[in-house]
Amino acid sequence: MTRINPMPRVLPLFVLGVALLFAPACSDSGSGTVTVTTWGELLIEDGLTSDIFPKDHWSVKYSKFLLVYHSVTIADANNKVGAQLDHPLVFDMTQKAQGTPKTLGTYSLEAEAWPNVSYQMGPITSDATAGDLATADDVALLQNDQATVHVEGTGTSPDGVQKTFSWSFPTPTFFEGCHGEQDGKEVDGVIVTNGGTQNVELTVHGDHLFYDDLQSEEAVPRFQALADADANNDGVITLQELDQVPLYTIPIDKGSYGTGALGNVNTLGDYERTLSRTIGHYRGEGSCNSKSVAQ
Ligand SMILES: [Ca+2]
Repeated sequence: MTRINPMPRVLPLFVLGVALLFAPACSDSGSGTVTVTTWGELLIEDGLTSDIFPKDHWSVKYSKFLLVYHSVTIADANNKVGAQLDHPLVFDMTQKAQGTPKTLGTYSLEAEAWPNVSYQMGPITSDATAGDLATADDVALLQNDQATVHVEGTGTSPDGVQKTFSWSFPTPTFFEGCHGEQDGKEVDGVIVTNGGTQNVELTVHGDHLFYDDLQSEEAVPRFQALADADANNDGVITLQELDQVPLYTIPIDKGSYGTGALGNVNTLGDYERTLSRTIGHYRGEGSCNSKSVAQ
């Protein structure tokens, strides 16, 4: 799983950068096309079946999975920007694109290596608009909650007990140094070939919101501890209820809920807020380094 890197807060200098939609495609090497898309995989579109939760066999169906992308940037080895998203776009990752990827932008880039791909989830700002298949209501919901990520859904136990959740996570995250597979090889960023077309997918991993450890390779999705946090037993798990559950009170048979080297993660509420910052990936199983963003 992706680790949140507990780096000191960094100034988002890239936000101040010049937003170039298209680089001049005038080099001798020609140019190619890069389409930047996003996908939450079938886990978010169709739901997380009980086999995704190997220990407690809950299942989860998302009804909403909103997020806002910001400053998606493709740069070369000298950090020359070839393409950059010119304003924030909101997506609902539960919306099925029916074979057509949800697209952030299509760019013409010089045929060369573009190893520095980065993007930011959040913050929501007044200039954000609805991306493919999202609605003005989705944008308004994030703006109203000042949320970077907002998820709604229902967990179902093996016995048919159901718990719903509706959580807004405010903290933006900067993902940089993205690398993933291209034509069977591990590539930093993206390699553009003359006349070629590359799909750069910002992949969202919906199972990561339920991982039972922040840094262990053995982490698996679980739901029972979250369900148990529904203190007033009204069937709705609120973030405020999660805030009332210290991690040390969770029985080991319901998950280790280890925090590794991370400080300030003391309750299930802290835990979910941290996990919400690990969902950003790259070209499927590829990954990026994540950092905090100065606000
Ligand atoms: Ca409740």
